[in-house]
Amino acid sequence: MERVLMLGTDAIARGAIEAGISYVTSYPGTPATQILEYIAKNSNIPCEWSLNEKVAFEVAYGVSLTGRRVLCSMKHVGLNVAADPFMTSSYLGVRGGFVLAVGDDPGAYSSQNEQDSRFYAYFAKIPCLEPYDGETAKFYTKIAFEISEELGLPVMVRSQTRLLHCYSPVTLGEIEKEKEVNLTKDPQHLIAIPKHVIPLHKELNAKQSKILEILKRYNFNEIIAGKGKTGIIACGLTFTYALELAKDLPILKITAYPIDEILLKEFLNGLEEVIVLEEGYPLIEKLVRCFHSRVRGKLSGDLPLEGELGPEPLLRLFGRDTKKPLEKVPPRPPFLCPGCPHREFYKALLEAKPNFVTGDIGCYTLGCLPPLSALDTCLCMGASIGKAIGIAKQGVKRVAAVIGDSTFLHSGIPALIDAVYNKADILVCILDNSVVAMTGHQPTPHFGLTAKLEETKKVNLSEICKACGVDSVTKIDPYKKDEMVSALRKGLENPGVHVVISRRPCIFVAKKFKKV
Ligand SMILES: Cc1ncc(C[n+]2csc(CCOP(=O)(O)OP(=O)(O)O)c2C)c(N)n1
Repeated sequence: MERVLMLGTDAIARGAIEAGISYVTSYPGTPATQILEYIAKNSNIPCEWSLNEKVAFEVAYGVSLTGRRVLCSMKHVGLNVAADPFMTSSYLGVRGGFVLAVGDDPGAYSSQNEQDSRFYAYFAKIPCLEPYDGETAKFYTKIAFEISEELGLPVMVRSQTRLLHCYSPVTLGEIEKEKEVNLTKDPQHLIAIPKHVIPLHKELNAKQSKILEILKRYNFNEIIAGKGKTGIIACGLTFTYALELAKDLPILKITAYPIDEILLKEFLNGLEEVIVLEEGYPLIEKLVRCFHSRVRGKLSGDLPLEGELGPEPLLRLFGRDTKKPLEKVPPRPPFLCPGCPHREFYKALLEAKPNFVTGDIGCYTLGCLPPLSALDTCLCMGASIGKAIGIAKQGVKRVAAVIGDSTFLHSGIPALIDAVYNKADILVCILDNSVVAMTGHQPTPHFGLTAKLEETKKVNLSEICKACGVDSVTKIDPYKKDEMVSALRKGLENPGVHVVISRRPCIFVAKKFKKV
């Protein structure tokens, strides 16, 4: 068996390839973006950049209904967008193995929050596997397909930036054969109407003991004997930290959820003190506190409740405070590139003098930084237009919403229709640079290339806006500053919903795609 160095994202992708998947769906988002990109580049498996995470989940669910295996990947906040189909998919169940690979981002290196996806798995009552290195990332992903088929449930593979963006050795295995298509009707199980929901929920609840039984079979969670009366409970990635910091102490390794309380009690028996290590929220620590009175972790104040578990709090917790301060890598926060078309747009917007500018998520969010300081708010993807409607409806004049092209297609369109339908007076600026620049220049649906870089039809942003019923749509190159300022002024001054599309490709597009 060949052993190679792989990124965590690539290890997850490889696990899915080895499991014989037939399709991959995703919407880009750090730290999970490269999972689909690896499969697109290194296999013949069809892949799609879906319009958003909800669509990605639904397409994947459709694939699973045909009895074939499917991988759906996204970043943690993407699961908020996909939460509606996700929560009911566990009731209906799946057919072909369905693995949902979610990349969490403790430390919010590239995200709008630090939410912990393990709660989503618990919420939907499905199993969640949490690898701790590249080897387990690959192996767990592959096994997750088996578990998914055995239970008839989607299985989540939760990992974090630190694992996904680090290299570690991975053993390559055989690639399984793709399954045959087998699509059959079964209304009681496939149609979530009130009449079916209670029996479906009953079935889901009955699967819970089987989940524990199956997870036990693979030893995802196990006690590693050690010396002393202090024990460590280490979840996922933190298992490697525990081995490095205190390998002589007894360790309970947790890499799958839900956890078996019998195993937990067995571990706690006879221990005077327990240390709980977990990236994210104190999910396991809360449970451990029900069974033991001396628990150290995030809730005791020994470890921070926010951010990633870095060396400093961990060394302090294990009494290894170094006198010498740890060498720090200089922070390199993102900024708008020199020559970025978004810069020119913002200069024009500032000249047009809006009263309030609602922002969205993408490279253009960086327009909030000095010297431009051109944005007043940023909440989540697709929120700019809704926020602008709310503000304008309270009588505030000259309100502008700024949204990227990918973000507009992801979740901006319903809010634009809302603005028209509810007679808002706002200016909507769509910053069209042809790609999802922030996450690595993935093509958007109006660029004309698929995730596999095959030619495809282009959707037309202006026509979409017109079809939504807006009062005017103007498309301008942001390098033509006077024209841009005048269009923005008109949009701010006139009643109704006005759209200005600032159109100039990202400076990296020509280099990456050899087409503009
Ligand atoms: C729900 C959700 N999904 C994915 C992301 C990751 N993400 C951040 S910005 C962005 C899109 C940016 O593309 P676009 O709107 O075209 O703006 P650009 O970066 O090209 O300026 C994505 C996908 C996110 N923050 N939230």
